[in-house]
Amino acid sequence: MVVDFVNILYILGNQFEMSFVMQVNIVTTSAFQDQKPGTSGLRKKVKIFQQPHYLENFVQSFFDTLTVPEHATLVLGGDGRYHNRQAIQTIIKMAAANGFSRVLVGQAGILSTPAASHVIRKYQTFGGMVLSASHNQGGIHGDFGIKYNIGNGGPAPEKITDEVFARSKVITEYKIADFADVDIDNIGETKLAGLQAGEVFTVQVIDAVADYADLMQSLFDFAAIKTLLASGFEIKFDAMHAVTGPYAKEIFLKRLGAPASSLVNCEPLEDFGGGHPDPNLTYAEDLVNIMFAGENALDFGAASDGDGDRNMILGQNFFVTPSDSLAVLAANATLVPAYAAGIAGVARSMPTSGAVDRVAAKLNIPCYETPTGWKFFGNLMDAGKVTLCGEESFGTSSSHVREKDGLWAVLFWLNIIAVKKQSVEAILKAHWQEFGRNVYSRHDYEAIPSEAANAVIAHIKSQFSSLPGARFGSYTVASCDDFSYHDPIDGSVSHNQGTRILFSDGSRIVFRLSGTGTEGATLRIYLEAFEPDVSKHHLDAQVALAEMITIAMQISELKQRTGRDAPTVIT
Ligand code: VG1
Ligand code: CO
Repeated sequence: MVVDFVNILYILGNQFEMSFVMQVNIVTTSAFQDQKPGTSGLRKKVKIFQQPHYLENFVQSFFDTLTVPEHATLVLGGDGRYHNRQAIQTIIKMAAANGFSRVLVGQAGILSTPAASHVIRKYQTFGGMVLSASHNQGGIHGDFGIKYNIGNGGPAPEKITDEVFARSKVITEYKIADFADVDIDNIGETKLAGLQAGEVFTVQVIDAVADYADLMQSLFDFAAIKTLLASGFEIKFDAMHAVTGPYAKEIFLKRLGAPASSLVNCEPLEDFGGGHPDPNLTYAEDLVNIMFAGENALDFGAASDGDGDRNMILGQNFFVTPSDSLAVLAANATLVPAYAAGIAGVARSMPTSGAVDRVAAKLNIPCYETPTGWKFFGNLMDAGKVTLCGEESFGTSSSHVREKDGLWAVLFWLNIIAVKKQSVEAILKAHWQEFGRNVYSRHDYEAIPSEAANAVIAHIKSQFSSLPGARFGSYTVASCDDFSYHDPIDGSVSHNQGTRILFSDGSRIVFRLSGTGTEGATLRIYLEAFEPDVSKHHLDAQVALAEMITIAMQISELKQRTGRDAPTVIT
C-alpha cells in the first residue's frame, strides 16, 4: 500500500490529536451542451473526454443530481481502455470532495460491467461508476465512456439521466479534492483525511474478479461443467483483449480446469489490440475462423465485449442468434441449479425476436417487451416479475445482477450442454422443432450522416397512414407505429423507441437509430419472420429473409437517401 503525504499527515494528526481535513478545490467551469447519456451512459471520442473539465463536469452533474447520503460508498472501475486510469484518479478525488466516505475500486481500475453490478449489490453501496464505451473501439483515437449505476446495481433510469443532462448544460463549478494519485494496483486500503475534522476518506482496492467468480460458482453446476470439459469437449473463449480476460482465466482455468488453450485474446489491452471489442460474426473474426473450420472446428466457442456484458455463442460450424439464445436459456433454465425451481418471467427488448415469447407462453409465465437498453429491465427484476432478460444485441442475463452478463451466458450454455449432453446445433434444432423458428437478422449501417439517417426515419413515418393494407410480394402490412413503453412498475413512459412495420403473418421490420455510436448516426434494421416448417429451419437467415430485406430497402429508400449499398455489419 502506498502511503502518500496526506495520509502521513492524517496519521500524524491522530497521533498529536490535531485535526487535519481534506483540501477541496472548487473549480469554475463552463458547461458543455453535448453530455446527453445514450442507450448506456455517455460515450464520446477519447479526445473529447480529454478536454479540460469534460469528465469533471459530467461527474459533478451526477453528484449534484443525486442526494449522496452521509458515509456513502461508491464502486468504481472500468474496462481498462485508454484513459481509464486517469479518469479513475479524477473520480476518486471528486467522490471525496462530494462527501463519499469510501470508494471501492477494482484492482488496476478494472471491473467488468456485470462484476461492478454485483459488487454494488453485494456491498450495498450507493451505486457505482463504470468507465466503458463497451463494444466501441478503444485507444487514443477510439471511444471512452462513463455510466452510473444505482444502488440496485443497474443502469440509472432515464429519469436520472435526463436530470443529469439538464444539469450538465448549466453547471458552473465542480468540487475536487487535492491529494496525490492513490495506489489502485495493490489490494488494500488508503486512508486520507476526510472533509471534516476526525473523518476519514478511504480508497479500498478490491480483487476485481473474486466476488464475481464466487457468484458464478454459486449459480451453476461447476462440477458438471468441469466433467464436461475433462471429457474432451473442446471450447474456445475469446475475450477480444477486453475486460473478461482475467475473469475467464479465474473461472475456466482455475475453477473449471480447462486447458490454457481454451482461451484466446485474454490479455486486456488499452486499445483492445486495435480491434472492435464487439462479439459478433464480423468483429470476433479469430473465434469465427476457429469455430467454422469444418471438421476441425471445436465443440463450443464464445466471446464477450469490451466491458464483459455481451456474449456470442457458437457451436461447431454453427452460430446462435442472441434472440434464440435467450429462448433456449429460458426453456432449459431448470437444468441450472440457480433456476431449478423455475423462472418468474422473462423480458426482451422490442427489437429482439419473439422466440422467447413462445417459450414463455408454453411455460405459462409472463413475457415483457421493453425498449432497447438494460435500464428498462431493472424495475421488472426488482419487482420479482422477471428472472431472465435479453436483447438481440448479444446481451443476456438474469436477476443475479442488474446488467447483462457475458460470462454468465457462456456458463449457462455450458451447464445446459453438460446436462443434456448434446451439441449446440442439436439443442437449437430441437428447440426450433418444438417452438418453431423466429428467423432473425439485424443490418447495421454505421456512421452515416445524421441528416440522411433522420431523413430515412422521417420518410418511413410519412408512410404510416398509407402502408397498412399495402402488399409487398407475399407480405401485407398490418400496421406500423413508433414503439412506446409504459413501465408497469413506476408508470414512466418512453416514446420513440423504434419504428415498426408489422406484417399480417406476424413478421416485422424495425428501424431504429443507435444511441451508442459516436460518429454520425448508426441506423439499425431488425428483420424477423416466423418459420414453423421444420424443413426450412436449416436455411441461412439472409436467404430466408431475402424478401423482407428487399421490402425494407423499398419502404425506407435507404440506398437513395444514404448512398449506402450494403450494411456495415450483419448479425
Ligand atoms: C446497443 C444495443 C443495445 C444495448 C446497448 C448497450 O444500443 O443495440 O441493445 O443495450 O448497445 O450495450 P444502440 O442504442 O446502439 O442500439 V453495451 O454492451 O454497449 O453496454
Ligand atoms: Co457492453
